[in-house]
Amino acid sequence: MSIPTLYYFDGRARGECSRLLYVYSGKQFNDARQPWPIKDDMKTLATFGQLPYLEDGDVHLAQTVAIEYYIAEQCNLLGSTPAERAQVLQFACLPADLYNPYFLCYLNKDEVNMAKFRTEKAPFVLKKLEAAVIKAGGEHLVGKTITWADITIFNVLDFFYQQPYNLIEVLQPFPALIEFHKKIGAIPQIAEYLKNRPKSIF
Ligand SMILES: N[C@@H](CCC(=O)N[C@@H](CS)C(=O)NCC(=O)O)C(=O)O
Repeated sequence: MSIPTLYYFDGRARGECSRLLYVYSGKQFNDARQPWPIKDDMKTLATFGQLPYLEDGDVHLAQTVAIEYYIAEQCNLLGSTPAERAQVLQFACLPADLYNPYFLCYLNKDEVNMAKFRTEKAPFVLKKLEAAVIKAGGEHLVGKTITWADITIFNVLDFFYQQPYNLIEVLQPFPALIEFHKKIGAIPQIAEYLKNRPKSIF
């Protein structure tokens, strides 16, 4: 059986949830971190010329959520009924709603819209997310066992701890989210990975 290779930049952003899915499941993978800007040969190789991009034997995949879906299915983290799987996917699509506006402001050094992100967009989404975590009982967002939903939401909460512009402060009014982040981050294989993962600026 081949060992999959995940191509992404030397950062967390759109690559980190896939890494965490592999880490949680104990499945080996090559973490092929690429220099920024993307090299021509990588642009040619990747299905749509962007990263993340996954190669697993004959399977070649682009698009963050598609890659995560593929890994989650292989690692039995998708949910067990059609409704659960759709709910899991619903949570998996959420991070981009935060990453896209944040990184747009971050890359363009757009202080005005970054302030709006901190005071309007992020709190609005986090309030909804906190309600979802509380409704689910604080443990697993979908079903009775850990799924891709828990890992992707852990990862987007972790983004608030890692990124500049004092995003940690934005998270403070949401104790159930802080607790949820702590619980998933304390799973031994995840905790070990977080302790040793390469430091990166995004
Ligand atoms: N819709 C794609 C977007 C991928 C994307 O925007 N990737 C960026 C890095 S986060 C990239 O490869 N940028 C380099 C480029 O476009 O040349 C996904 O979700 O994977």
